[in-house]
Amino acid sequence: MIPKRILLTGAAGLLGGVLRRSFAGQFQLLRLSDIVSLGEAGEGEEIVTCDLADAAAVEALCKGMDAIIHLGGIPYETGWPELLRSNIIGTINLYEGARRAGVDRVIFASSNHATGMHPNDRTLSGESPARPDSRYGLTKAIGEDVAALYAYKHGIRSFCIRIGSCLPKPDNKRALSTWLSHGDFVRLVQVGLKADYVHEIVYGVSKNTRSWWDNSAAYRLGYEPQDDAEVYAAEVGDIELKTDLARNYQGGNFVPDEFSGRKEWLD
Ligand code: NAI
Ligand code: 15L
Repeated sequence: MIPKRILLTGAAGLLGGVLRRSFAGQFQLLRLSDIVSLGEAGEGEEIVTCDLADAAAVEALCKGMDAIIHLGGIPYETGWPELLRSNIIGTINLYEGARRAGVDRVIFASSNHATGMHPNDRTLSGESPARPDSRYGLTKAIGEDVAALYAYKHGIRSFCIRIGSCLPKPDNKRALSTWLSHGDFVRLVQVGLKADYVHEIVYGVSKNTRSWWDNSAAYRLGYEPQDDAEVYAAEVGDIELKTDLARNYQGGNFVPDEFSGRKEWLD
């Protein structure tokens, strides 16, 4: 079934804006939701202000939707209470609302920081185990498991995208491996809206020459990335990766931040 009525959470954010612009006029209904202002609704759009931590409001938000693109949440490292509220409770509320509303599928914005403590000389796939580099990364790993519960137990197709660095263009050396162009982001979300899967975890990455990720599962489902960060290799610097941990592990600067572990355990 090709979804006609789509809910986009986190629609006021950076990536929400990319999808809002790209999806304008493409669906019977695009319901845009965020906790902050979304401006005026355009043609085919509906705007609903909603806090993801409010279960009743989220249940109402999901009603009548065929598919949900769940981008809403905190996209950086911060304290447990905020992350628990927006990312963990928010994602549970979203899936529970989807179940009650009979939604066919959810595309969940996970993050490469769910696996950021893996070294960057290792090629990971969606089947690689979580190794979060932060409280934030852990919320994404938990989100992937919430997605599995609702896929296998309740029949909601779940497409988890471990997004790399979704930027107009790569702006540092790490991003030569992790970059996801805006165009490829839209293409990957479109795969999530159409493809046949149950619970799939893929990486949100362009066809970068230096990618750390084997994304063959996404390719099998129809993803055809168009961009390669290598085109920008001569322009980017390495100034922001200041420690060995940041340089050698996939999560970059998230890895040394608050690090109090044993380096010899990080094989
Ligand atoms: P963003 O911060 O620009 O957008 C997130 C939106 O979620 C914001 O508009 C915010 O108001 C909303 N939000 C936060 N808490 C909320 C709550 N309790 N209820 C309702 N809305 C709430 O972030 P961005 O960059 O657009 O990221 C979107 C998603 O993709 C996030 O889940 C992020 O973790 C994930 N991601 C993004 C990456 C990137 O390169 N931009 C990389 C990896 C993952
Ligand atoms: C993320 O998960 C963040 O939301 C984004 O701001 C970047 O830090 C990105 O990962 C990245 O790893 O570059």
